[in-house]
Amino acid sequence: HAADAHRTDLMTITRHVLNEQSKHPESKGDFTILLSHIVLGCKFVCSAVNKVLLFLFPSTIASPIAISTSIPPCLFSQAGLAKLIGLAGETNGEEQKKLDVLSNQVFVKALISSGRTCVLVSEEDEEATFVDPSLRGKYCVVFDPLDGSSNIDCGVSIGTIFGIYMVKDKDNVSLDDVLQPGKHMVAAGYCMYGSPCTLVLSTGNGVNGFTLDPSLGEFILTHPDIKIPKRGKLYSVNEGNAKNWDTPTAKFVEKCKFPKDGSSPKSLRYIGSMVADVHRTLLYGGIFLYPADKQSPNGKLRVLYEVFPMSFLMEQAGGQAFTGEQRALDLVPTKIHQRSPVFLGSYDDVEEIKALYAAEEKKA
Ligand code: P6P
Repeated sequence: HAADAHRTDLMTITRHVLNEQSKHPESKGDFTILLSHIVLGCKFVCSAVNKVLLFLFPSTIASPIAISTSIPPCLFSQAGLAKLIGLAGETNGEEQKKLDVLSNQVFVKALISSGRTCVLVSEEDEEATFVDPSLRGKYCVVFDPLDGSSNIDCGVSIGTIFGIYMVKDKDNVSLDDVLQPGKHMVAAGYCMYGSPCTLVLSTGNGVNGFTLDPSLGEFILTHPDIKIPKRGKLYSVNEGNAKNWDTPTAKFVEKCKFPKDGSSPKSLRYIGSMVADVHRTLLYGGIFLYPADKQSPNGKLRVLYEVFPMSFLMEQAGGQAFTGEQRALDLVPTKIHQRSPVFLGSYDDVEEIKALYAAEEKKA
Protein backbone atom coordinates (compact mmCIF):
# COMPACT_ATOMS: atom_id res chain seq x y z
CA HIS A 1 0.00 0.00 0.00
CA ALA A 2 2.90 2.34 0.79
CA ALA A 3 4.25 2.08 -2.78
CA ASP A 4 0.76 2.51 -4.14
CA ALA A 5 0.15 5.53 -1.90
CA HIS A 6 3.37 7.05 -3.28
CA ARG A 7 2.08 6.62 -6.80
CA THR A 8 -1.49 7.72 -6.14
CA ASP A 9 -0.99 10.34 -3.42
CA LEU A 10 0.46 12.98 -5.76
CA MET A 11 2.09 15.82 -3.85
CA THR A 12 1.82 18.62 -6.42
CA ILE A 13 3.48 21.98 -5.79
CA THR A 14 0.06 23.57 -5.28
CA ARG A 15 -0.96 21.01 -2.68
CA HIS A 16 2.43 21.32 -0.98
CA VAL A 17 2.13 25.10 -0.71
CA LEU A 18 -1.48 24.84 0.50
CA ASN A 19 -0.22 22.53 3.27
CA GLU A 20 2.50 25.06 4.15
CA GLN A 21 0.06 27.98 4.08
CA SER A 22 -2.36 26.14 6.36
CA LYS A 23 0.30 26.70 9.06
CA HIS A 24 -0.46 30.44 8.69
CA PRO A 25 -4.12 30.77 9.75
CA GLU A 26 -4.15 34.39 8.59
CA SER A 27 -3.30 33.47 5.01
CA LYS A 28 -6.27 33.61 2.67
CA GLY A 29 -4.72 31.65 -0.16
CA ASP A 30 -3.29 34.72 -1.88
CA PHE A 31 0.23 33.28 -1.93
CA THR A 32 -1.04 30.00 -3.39
CA ILE A 33 -2.81 31.93 -6.15
CA LEU A 34 0.35 33.97 -6.83
CA LEU A 35 2.47 30.83 -6.94
CA SER A 36 0.07 29.12 -9.34
CA HIS A 37 0.62 31.99 -11.78
CA ILE A 38 4.40 31.76 -11.43
CA VAL A 39 4.12 28.02 -12.07
CA LEU A 40 2.03 28.73 -15.19
CA GLY A 41 4.81 30.98 -16.49
CA CYS A 42 7.39 28.28 -15.80
CA LYS A 43 5.33 25.67 -17.66
CA PHE A 44 5.04 27.99 -20.66
CA VAL A 45 8.76 28.73 -20.76
CA CYS A 46 9.61 25.07 -20.28
CA SER A 47 7.47 24.21 -23.29
CA ALA A 48 8.92 27.04 -25.39
CA VAL A 49 12.54 26.17 -24.54
CA ASN A 50 11.94 22.52 -25.40
CA LYS A 51 10.39 23.47 -28.73
CA VAL A 52 13.37 25.65 -29.59
CA LEU A 53 15.75 22.84 -28.58
CA LEU A 54 13.75 20.55 -30.85
CA PHE A 55 14.75 22.82 -33.75
CA LEU A 56 18.35 22.99 -32.67
CA PHE A 57 18.66 19.23 -32.60
CA PRO A 58 16.13 18.28 -35.32
CA SER A 59 17.29 14.67 -35.51
CA THR A 60 14.03 13.72 -33.90
CA ILE A 61 11.89 15.53 -36.48
CA ALA A 62 10.62 13.90 -39.72
CA SER A 63 10.84 16.97 -41.91
CA PRO A 64 10.95 20.81 -41.95
CA ILE A 65 7.23 20.64 -42.75
CA ALA A 66 6.71 19.16 -39.31
CA ILE A 67 8.65 22.10 -37.87
CA SER A 68 6.78 24.79 -39.76
CA THR A 69 3.38 23.41 -38.82
CA SER A 70 4.12 22.54 -35.21
CA ILE A 71 5.57 25.72 -33.72
CA PRO A 72 4.50 29.38 -34.00
CA PRO A 73 7.54 31.26 -35.35
CA CYS A 74 7.49 33.73 -32.44
CA LEU A 75 8.98 31.03 -30.22
CA PHE A 76 12.35 31.09 -31.94
CA SER A 77 15.10 32.18 -29.65
CA GLN A 78 17.20 33.68 -32.42
CA ALA A 79 16.32 35.06 -35.89
CA GLY A 80 19.22 32.91 -37.10
CA LEU A 81 17.39 29.87 -35.87
CA ALA A 82 14.37 30.76 -38.00
CA LYS A 83 16.69 31.13 -40.98
CA LEU A 84 18.37 27.84 -40.10
CA ILE A 85 15.15 25.93 -40.48
CA GLY A 86 13.92 27.98 -43.46
CA LEU A 87 11.07 29.75 -41.71
CA ALA A 88 12.48 33.29 -41.73
CA GLY A 89 10.08 35.54 -43.63
CA GLU A 90 7.18 33.20 -42.99
CA THR A 91 6.30 34.93 -39.76
CA ASN A 92 3.10 36.62 -41.03
CA GLY A 93 4.32 39.93 -39.64
CA GLU A 94 4.83 38.47 -36.15
CA GLU A 95 8.15 39.98 -35.04
CA GLN A 96 10.89 37.50 -34.25
CA LYS A 97 10.86 37.61 -30.45
CA LYS A 98 13.89 36.41 -28.54
CA LEU A 99 12.86 33.76 -26.08
CA ASP A 100 13.86 35.85 -23.09
CA VAL A 101 11.69 38.75 -24.25
CA LEU A 102 8.77 36.37 -24.83
CA SER A 103 9.30 34.72 -21.43
CA ASN A 104 9.32 38.10 -19.76
CA GLN A 105 6.04 39.09 -21.38
CA VAL A 106 4.43 35.83 -20.26
CA PHE A 107 5.59 36.24 -16.66
CA VAL A 108 4.60 39.92 -16.44
CA LYS A 109 1.10 39.18 -17.78
CA ALA A 110 0.68 36.12 -15.56
CA LEU A 111 1.79 38.01 -12.44
CA ILE A 112 -0.46 41.00 -13.14
CA SER A 113 -3.47 38.82 -14.00
CA SER A 114 -3.01 36.94 -10.69
CA GLY A 115 -4.40 40.05 -8.97
CA ARG A 116 -1.91 39.37 -6.13
CA THR A 117 1.00 41.64 -7.10
CA CYS A 118 1.67 45.37 -6.86
CA VAL A 119 5.29 45.87 -7.99
CA LEU A 120 7.30 43.78 -10.45
CA VAL A 121 11.02 44.01 -11.22
CA SER A 122 12.31 42.04 -14.19
CA GLU A 123 15.86 41.70 -15.52
CA GLU A 124 14.34 42.45 -18.93
CA ASP A 125 12.69 45.77 -17.95
CA GLU A 126 14.71 48.90 -17.17
CA GLU A 127 11.96 50.26 -14.91
CA ALA A 128 9.82 48.55 -12.27
CA THR A 129 6.21 47.76 -13.20
CA PHE A 130 3.55 49.21 -10.85
CA VAL A 131 0.37 47.17 -11.20
CA ASP A 132 -2.86 49.10 -11.83
CA PRO A 133 -4.69 49.61 -8.49
CA SER A 134 -7.69 47.70 -9.84
CA LEU A 135 -5.55 44.55 -10.07
CA ARG A 136 -3.21 45.24 -7.14
CA GLY A 137 -2.34 42.61 -4.52
CA LYS A 138 0.08 42.50 -1.58
CA TYR A 139 3.13 40.82 -3.16
CA CYS A 140 6.16 42.27 -4.95
CA VAL A 141 7.95 39.91 -7.33
CA VAL A 142 11.52 40.32 -8.57
CA PHE A 143 12.59 37.93 -11.32
CA ASP A 144 14.89 37.02 -14.16
CA PRO A 145 12.57 35.35 -16.65
CA LEU A 146 15.29 33.47 -18.51
CA ASP A 147 18.66 33.65 -16.81
CA GLY A 148 21.55 32.34 -18.87
CA SER A 149 19.53 32.56 -22.10
CA SER A 150 22.72 33.14 -24.11
CA ASN A 151 23.39 29.42 -23.49
CA ILE A 152 20.20 28.13 -25.09
CA ASP A 153 21.67 27.50 -28.55
CA CYS A 154 24.09 24.93 -27.18
CA GLY A 155 21.47 23.14 -25.06
CA VAL A 156 22.85 24.15 -21.65
CA SER A 157 20.22 24.30 -18.89
CA ILE A 158 18.88 27.81 -18.26
CA GLY A 159 16.25 29.03 -15.83
CA THR A 160 13.84 31.47 -14.26
CA ILE A 161 14.82 32.93 -10.89
CA PHE A 162 12.34 34.74 -8.62
CA GLY A 163 12.00 36.32 -5.19
CA ILE A 164 8.84 37.52 -3.42
CA TYR A 165 8.46 40.37 -0.91
CA MET A 166 5.34 41.50 0.97
CA VAL A 167 4.39 45.10 0.17
CA LYS A 168 4.99 47.47 3.10
CA ASP A 169 1.78 49.49 2.64
CA LYS A 170 -0.59 48.39 -0.15
CA ASP A 171 -2.13 51.87 -0.29
CA ASN A 172 1.23 53.54 -0.67
CA VAL A 173 3.27 51.41 -3.04
CA SER A 174 6.75 52.58 -4.03
CA LEU A 175 10.14 51.38 -5.21
CA ASP A 176 11.07 50.94 -1.53
CA ASP A 177 8.87 47.82 -1.55
CA VAL A 178 11.45 46.09 -3.78
CA LEU A 179 14.55 47.79 -2.32
CA GLN A 180 14.31 45.63 0.79
CA PRO A 181 17.14 43.41 2.07
CA GLY A 182 16.93 39.81 0.89
CA LYS A 183 16.20 38.63 4.44
CA HIS A 184 12.74 40.25 4.09
CA MET A 185 11.79 37.95 1.22
CA VAL A 186 8.84 35.67 2.05
CA ALA A 187 9.72 33.18 -0.70
CA ALA A 188 12.26 32.52 -3.44
CA GLY A 189 12.91 29.91 -6.06
CA TYR A 190 14.07 28.96 -9.51
CA CYS A 191 12.86 26.78 -12.35
CA MET A 192 15.60 25.02 -14.30
CA TYR A 193 14.73 24.18 -17.92
CA GLY A 194 16.88 21.12 -18.20
CA SER A 195 16.08 17.47 -18.44
CA PRO A 196 13.89 17.22 -16.40
CA CYS A 197 12.29 20.61 -15.74
CA THR A 198 12.85 21.23 -12.01
CA LEU A 199 11.34 23.91 -9.77
CA VAL A 200 13.08 24.55 -6.44
CA LEU A 201 11.17 26.67 -3.90
CA SER A 202 11.39 27.93 -0.35
CA THR A 203 8.63 29.77 1.50
CA GLY A 204 10.84 30.16 4.57
CA ASN A 205 10.40 26.63 5.95
CA GLY A 206 13.20 24.78 4.17
CA VAL A 207 13.71 24.00 0.48
CA ASN A 208 11.72 21.61 -1.69
CA GLY A 209 12.27 20.45 -5.29
CA PHE A 210 9.50 19.61 -7.75
CA THR A 211 9.81 17.90 -11.12
CA LEU A 212 7.45 18.62 -14.01
CA ASP A 213 5.58 15.50 -15.08
CA PRO A 214 4.76 16.37 -18.71
CA SER A 215 2.04 13.72 -18.85
CA LEU A 216 0.20 15.45 -16.00
CA GLY A 217 1.40 19.01 -16.60
CA GLU A 218 2.05 19.15 -12.86
CA PHE A 219 5.15 19.80 -10.76
CA ILE A 220 5.43 16.82 -8.38
CA LEU A 221 7.44 16.85 -5.12
CA THR A 222 10.59 14.81 -5.85
CA HIS A 223 13.18 16.46 -3.57
CA PRO A 224 11.59 17.04 -0.14
CA ASP A 225 13.48 19.15 2.43
CA ILE A 226 16.74 19.64 0.47
CA LYS A 227 19.78 20.17 2.71
CA ILE A 228 23.14 21.19 1.23
CA PRO A 229 26.15 19.15 2.46
CA LYS A 230 28.06 21.07 5.17
CA ARG A 231 31.22 20.95 3.05
CA GLY A 232 31.69 20.07 -0.64
CA LYS A 233 34.35 18.81 -3.03
CA LEU A 234 33.50 21.23 -5.84
CA TYR A 235 34.20 24.89 -6.50
CA SER A 236 32.46 26.82 -9.26
CA VAL A 237 33.96 30.04 -10.66
CA ASN A 238 34.93 31.52 -14.02
CA GLU A 239 38.71 30.99 -13.86
CA GLY A 240 39.02 33.17 -16.95
CA ASN A 241 38.69 36.18 -14.64
CA ALA A 242 41.56 35.03 -12.38
CA LYS A 243 43.97 37.79 -13.39
CA ASN A 244 41.51 40.38 -12.07
CA TRP A 245 40.58 38.73 -8.76
CA ASP A 246 41.28 40.33 -5.39
CA THR A 247 43.61 38.63 -2.92
CA PRO A 248 41.06 36.71 -0.77
CA THR A 249 39.38 35.16 -3.83
CA ALA A 250 42.73 34.34 -5.41
CA LYS A 251 43.92 32.75 -2.15
CA PHE A 252 40.71 30.75 -1.76
CA VAL A 253 40.86 29.33 -5.30
CA GLU A 254 44.58 28.57 -4.86
CA LYS A 255 43.64 26.61 -1.70
CA CYS A 256 40.97 24.69 -3.64
CA LYS A 257 43.59 23.64 -6.20
CA PHE A 258 46.67 23.21 -3.98
CA PRO A 259 45.43 22.38 -0.46
CA LYS A 260 48.22 22.69 2.09
CA ASP A 261 46.64 20.31 4.62
CA GLY A 262 47.25 17.22 2.49
CA SER A 263 43.57 16.95 1.55
CA SER A 264 42.54 16.30 -2.06
CA PRO A 265 42.10 19.30 -4.35
CA LYS A 266 38.52 20.35 -5.06
CA SER A 267 37.16 19.75 -8.58
CA LEU A 268 36.14 22.70 -10.73
CA ARG A 269 32.63 22.61 -12.17
CA TYR A 270 31.50 25.77 -14.01
CA ILE A 271 28.59 25.79 -16.47
CA GLY A 272 28.18 29.55 -16.84
CA SER A 273 24.41 29.38 -16.26
CA MET A 274 23.66 30.42 -12.68
CA VAL A 275 20.59 28.23 -12.22
CA ALA A 276 22.50 25.13 -13.35
CA ASP A 277 25.60 25.94 -11.27
CA VAL A 278 23.55 26.73 -8.16
CA HIS A 279 21.31 23.67 -8.55
CA ARG A 280 24.35 21.38 -8.70
CA THR A 281 25.88 23.18 -5.69
CA LEU A 282 22.62 22.81 -3.70
CA LEU A 283 22.39 19.07 -4.38
CA TYR A 284 26.07 18.05 -4.34
CA GLY A 285 27.59 20.71 -2.05
CA GLY A 286 30.56 22.98 -2.68
CA ILE A 287 30.78 26.70 -3.38
CA PHE A 288 29.70 28.96 -6.24
CA LEU A 289 31.59 32.21 -6.62
CA TYR A 290 31.02 35.27 -8.73
CA PRO A 291 33.56 37.63 -7.13
CA ALA A 292 34.22 41.29 -7.76
CA ASP A 293 37.26 41.96 -9.89
CA LYS A 294 39.21 44.94 -11.21
CA GLN A 295 36.98 45.07 -14.30
CA SER A 296 33.69 44.62 -12.38
CA PRO A 297 34.03 46.07 -8.84
CA ASN A 298 30.51 44.83 -7.97
CA GLY A 299 30.80 41.50 -9.74
CA LYS A 300 28.31 40.60 -12.46
CA LEU A 301 25.25 39.08 -10.79
CA ARG A 302 22.19 41.17 -9.96
CA VAL A 303 21.19 41.55 -6.31
CA LEU A 304 17.40 41.39 -6.48
CA TYR A 305 16.78 38.51 -8.87
CA GLU A 306 19.99 36.46 -8.83
CA VAL A 307 21.92 36.98 -5.57
CA PHE A 308 19.01 37.31 -3.12
CA PRO A 309 16.84 34.36 -4.29
CA MET A 310 19.82 31.98 -4.51
CA SER A 311 21.17 33.18 -1.14
CA PHE A 312 17.72 32.74 0.43
CA LEU A 313 17.57 29.15 -0.84
CA MET A 314 21.11 28.37 0.33
CA GLU A 315 20.40 29.60 3.88
CA GLN A 316 17.11 27.68 3.97
CA ALA A 317 19.02 24.53 2.91
CA GLY A 318 21.61 24.96 5.71
CA GLY A 319 24.26 26.73 3.63
CA GLN A 320 25.14 30.41 3.54
CA ALA A 321 25.85 33.33 1.20
CA PHE A 322 28.39 36.15 1.54
CA THR A 323 29.14 39.24 -0.57
CA GLY A 324 32.79 39.66 0.40
CA GLU A 325 31.72 42.22 2.99
CA GLN A 326 28.52 40.91 4.65
CA ARG A 327 25.82 38.25 4.75
CA ALA A 328 24.25 38.54 1.30
CA LEU A 329 20.68 38.73 2.62
CA ASP A 330 21.58 41.70 4.85
CA LEU A 331 22.50 43.85 1.84
CA VAL A 332 20.10 46.79 1.39
CA PRO A 333 19.79 47.50 -2.34
CA THR A 334 19.51 51.10 -3.57
CA LYS A 335 18.94 50.38 -7.28
CA ILE A 336 16.71 47.65 -8.73
CA HIS A 337 19.40 46.34 -11.15
CA GLN A 338 22.45 46.77 -8.94
CA ARG A 339 25.08 44.06 -8.84
CA SER A 340 26.98 42.38 -6.01
CA PRO A 341 29.76 39.84 -5.66
CA VAL A 342 28.49 36.57 -4.18
CA PHE A 343 29.99 33.47 -2.58
CA LEU A 344 27.31 30.87 -1.78
CA GLY A 345 27.00 27.17 -0.97
CA SER A 346 28.15 24.76 1.72
CA TYR A 347 28.36 26.39 5.14
CA ASP A 348 31.98 25.42 5.88
CA ASP A 349 33.24 26.36 2.41
CA VAL A 350 31.75 29.85 2.65
CA GLU A 351 33.18 30.18 6.17
CA GLU A 352 36.65 29.70 4.66
CA ILE A 353 36.35 32.55 2.21
CA LYS A 354 34.76 34.77 4.89
CA ALA A 355 37.89 34.18 7.03
CA LEU A 356 40.13 35.19 4.12
CA TYR A 357 38.18 38.43 3.59
CA ALA A 358 38.24 39.14 7.34
CA ALA A 359 42.03 38.63 7.41
CA GLU A 360 42.41 41.00 4.45
CA GLU A 361 40.20 43.52 6.24
CA LYS A 362 42.49 43.39 9.29
CA LYS A 363 45.54 44.11 7.15
CA ALA A 364 43.86 47.17 5.63
P1 P6P B 1 30.38 34.58 -17.01
C1 P6P B 1 24.48 34.19 -17.48
O1 P6P B 1 24.77 35.15 -18.46
C2 P6P B 1 24.80 34.80 -16.13
O2 P6P B 1 24.03 35.93 -15.90
C3 P6P B 1 24.58 33.78 -15.04
O3 P6P B 1 23.53 32.91 -15.34
C4 P6P B 1 25.92 33.08 -14.95
O4 P6P B 1 26.19 32.57 -13.66
C5 P6P B 1 26.90 34.21 -15.29
O5 P6P B 1 26.18 35.14 -16.09
C6 P6P B 1 28.08 33.69 -16.08
O6 P6P B 1 28.95 34.80 -16.29
O7 P6P B 1 31.04 35.94 -16.90
O8 P6P B 1 31.13 33.54 -16.21
O9 P6P B 1 30.09 34.14 -18.40
